[in-house]
Amino acid sequence: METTFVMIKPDGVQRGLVGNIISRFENKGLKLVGLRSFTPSEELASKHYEVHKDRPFYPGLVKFVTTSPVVAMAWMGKDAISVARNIIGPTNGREAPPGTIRGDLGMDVGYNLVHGSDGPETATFELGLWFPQGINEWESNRERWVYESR
Ligand code: DAT
Ligand code: MG
Repeated sequence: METTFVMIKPDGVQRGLVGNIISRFENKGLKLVGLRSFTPSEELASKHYEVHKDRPFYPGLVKFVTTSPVVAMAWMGKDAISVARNIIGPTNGREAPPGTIRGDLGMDVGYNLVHGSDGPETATFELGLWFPQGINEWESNRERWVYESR
């Protein structure tokens, strides 16, 4: 089982899409093991997007995620990192295919509603950053109908 970090960005919260977005991960069969809603500090946002610090969009990106509440989540499941990235879709909403969050709900590169960890190292780093108190693992009775166990 893998755990990934997913964040609904300020545009998703302001547009009232929190329920729509969360339900996509939940309906897929991923397990919610962490959930926090708050307005991130500049320090937190800067660390989160540190890999992009030399990109021209970095200052605007940090400002964007610190202006309004976000919903930070941890989702667990088999291959949760790639499963979540596929649910989210490509960065630019205008190019993202229908069926993905960005393809269904977004029209922009920067205002693209959701963040998802892009690999195991990133997931570990981001989960530690956003959930310093750790995640809340629990036993899901649904899972025996989600995964065939042999
Ligand atoms: P993703 O969120 O799909 O993993 P990324 O890691 O390349 O995309 O970039 C992180 C975020 O930075 C992205 O969600 C939105 C913003 N961003 C990326 N490229 C951008 C661009 N060309 N102009 C404005 N914002 C951009
Ligand atoms: Mg990324």
